[in-house]
Amino acid sequence: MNLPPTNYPAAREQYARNGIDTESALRSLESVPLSVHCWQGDDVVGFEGSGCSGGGIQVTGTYPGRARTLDELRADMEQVFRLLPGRHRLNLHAIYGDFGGKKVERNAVRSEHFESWVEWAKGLGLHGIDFNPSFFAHPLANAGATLTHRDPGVRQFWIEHGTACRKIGEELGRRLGSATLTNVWIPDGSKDGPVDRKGARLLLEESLDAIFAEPLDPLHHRDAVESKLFGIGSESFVAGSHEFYLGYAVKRQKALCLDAGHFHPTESLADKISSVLQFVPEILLHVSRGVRWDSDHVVLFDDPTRAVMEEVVRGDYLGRARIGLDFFDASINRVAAWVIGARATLKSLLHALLEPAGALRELERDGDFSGRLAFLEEIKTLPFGAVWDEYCVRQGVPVGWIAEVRAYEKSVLSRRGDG
Ligand code: RNT
Ligand code: ZN
Repeated sequence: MNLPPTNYPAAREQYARNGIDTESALRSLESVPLSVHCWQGDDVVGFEGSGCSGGGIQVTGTYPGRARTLDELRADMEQVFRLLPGRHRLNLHAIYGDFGGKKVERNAVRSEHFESWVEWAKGLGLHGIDFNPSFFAHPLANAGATLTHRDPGVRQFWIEHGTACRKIGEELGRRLGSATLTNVWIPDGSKDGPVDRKGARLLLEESLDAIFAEPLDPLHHRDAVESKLFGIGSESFVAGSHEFYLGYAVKRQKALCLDAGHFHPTESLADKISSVLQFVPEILLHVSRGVRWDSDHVVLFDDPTRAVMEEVVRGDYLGRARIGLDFFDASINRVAAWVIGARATLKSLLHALLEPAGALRELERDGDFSGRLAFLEEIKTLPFGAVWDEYCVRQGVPVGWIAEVRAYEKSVLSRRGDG
């Protein structure tokens, strides 16, 4: 598995004969950071001491080795970053603060709780940190409502959480010299159809406006909002639907988060990109893989993921599309899950960067759709693997990496016991 690649020069030539410059594709790939989610390592539990996830997030699997502490999670992520070619970002949720064993209410989270993450990210030379308020796994979220709760006191609590998280995001962005994207996702909805959908959505807009009231310097901080189709327990109604957030993001010029699992299974996420970027300043992609539903399976180098990256590249959107990972699998080695999904995302992006865009566009412009289809099929079997392997070698990461994760499992993960 771990053989050094020797066939890159031939691959480069073959691509060149098809009008594709592999060197320029590799340069572009190197400049794109992934926002690597911290929550694959501990099943979205966090460090508040409650020990439970939930509230619209479902993790399945009981594979041993879950990270139970900050140090364990960081050690696991360091192992992940060692196996990813390129320079990447950390994506944190508010529940992952360094609370020092103390109970810190969600509306009292402050940037000091994330100071040790800043130091850690700097030490690793990460590209930056992204952030998320956590509107789930909390007693005040149990009714299935947070920002849309009918009780103004509960609503206010969550508004304060959102506001506090934006300030944290801004500070993270300032400290790392790279704008933090803070993404708002709420689970609010209901199992059966409500009578007053309108009321919930009016409240959601009002709450979001309150959270976003203070303008923050875009150099340090940007806001994103994430829609969802349904969740477990919110099958009939989700306040923050796609239409709601698309409208909101256009109105307030926020970044729109598109999660691959948050649409009807036959909808194409890829097709949405050029539409929404016509009207919102930025998008955040939550790269994920839904199997039959929003199951957050590990991302693969598959057709839907490649199609998303193709759209990002074809539309020249790399400057306006942030690529975040959002999957969590507890049925396999969690570090392996992270690495598989992150590398599959990078491979999909590289594959898109290796497309002979000019020639394809020309065929399309000439109305030669037979030629376009034929060419698209032909380029699928170009020696892509040799280019990917070359990228890994140049970036100093192993081509075949599972042995390293197995060794880590043996020496670290398997000693953790259950829990
Ligand atoms: C949930 C959303 C959300 C979360 C993370 C933990 O359906 O996809 O993005 O997965 O924020
Ligand atoms: Zn998501």
